[in-house]
Amino acid sequence: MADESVVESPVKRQRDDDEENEVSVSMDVEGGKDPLSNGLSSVIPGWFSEISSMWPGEAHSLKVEKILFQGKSEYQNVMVFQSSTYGKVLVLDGVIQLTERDECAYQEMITHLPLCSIPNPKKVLVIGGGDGGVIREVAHHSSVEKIDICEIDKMVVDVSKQYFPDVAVGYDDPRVTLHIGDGVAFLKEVPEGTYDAVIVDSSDPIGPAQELFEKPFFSSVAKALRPGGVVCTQAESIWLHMDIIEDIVANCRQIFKGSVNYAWTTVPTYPSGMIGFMLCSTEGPPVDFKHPVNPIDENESQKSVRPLKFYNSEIHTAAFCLPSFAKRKIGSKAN
Ligand code: SPD
Repeated sequence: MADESVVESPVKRQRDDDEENEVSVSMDVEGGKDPLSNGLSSVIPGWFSEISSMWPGEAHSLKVEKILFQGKSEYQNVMVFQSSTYGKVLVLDGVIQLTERDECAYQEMITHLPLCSIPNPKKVLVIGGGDGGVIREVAHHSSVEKIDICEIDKMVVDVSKQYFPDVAVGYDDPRVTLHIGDGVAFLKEVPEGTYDAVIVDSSDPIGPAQELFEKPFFSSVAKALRPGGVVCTQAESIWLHMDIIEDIVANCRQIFKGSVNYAWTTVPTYPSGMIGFMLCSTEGPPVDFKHPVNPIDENESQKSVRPLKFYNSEIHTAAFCLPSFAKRKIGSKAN
């Protein structure tokens, strides 16, 4: 009798270069409950479909050339595949985290929106971001002296170093210290006022990242920041997650006594094609996020870092313009 917890997929798996044969991939599915937990579609063979209860009734799909890695860490399913049109793709628990082609639109914006909004950032903490893309971007800022990154899942770091060297290059910067562990616990130990900026590069609020969207976490972030310090956190899509965004804005208004703003960027391979960021500052020297005071001078920025592909000062200011429906919901609660 067939084992129903094993799903056969006709997608090709990477094999030794000289092996030409197509193989089907067997995916062990715990309890047979969720045959699409890694997104390999049994509906369109050879395609990855991003199916999740976080965006019911829709699923963006990418054609798969080769599966390069599939593993299960202590925290989540990790997969890397070669797509036909977006380069290599990193997937955690069936959700796309980055593709080689459009990662710049996310990593550059989540990093430079906060760091270009304050003069001379020196100490920066990244929570999550294990792929290394955000620390790669922080390294553009020559004023930065210390970059701490706290990522819960070592498999994400290792897999990124192996399959995404142009992203994980961030780890090569001597200012970087990697802490493998829980970001919530890490922040509790941080002395008050340590950082100029905290960047929270999390996955969606289902699974290991859930606590990173909750009020106690924002309180710990505020405590870790100096007066007038800034946080930028992944804040989901105005098309899909307005309730989550409204909660984040309400929590942040209570905790951060400086500015609270929502900004956004386009990322074609994220659900609804866009993603937002919550930018807040603590009480102290005022921060006007919409008008960057610390532009990146490409001549000054670290020579070893690749040139910016997406961010510039004009797109920085534009990122805070919201469509009317979003402005009505969150515009009045942010400032
Ligand atoms: N819906 C996916 C959101 C993923 C945000 N984090 C991406 C990590 C890239 N460094």
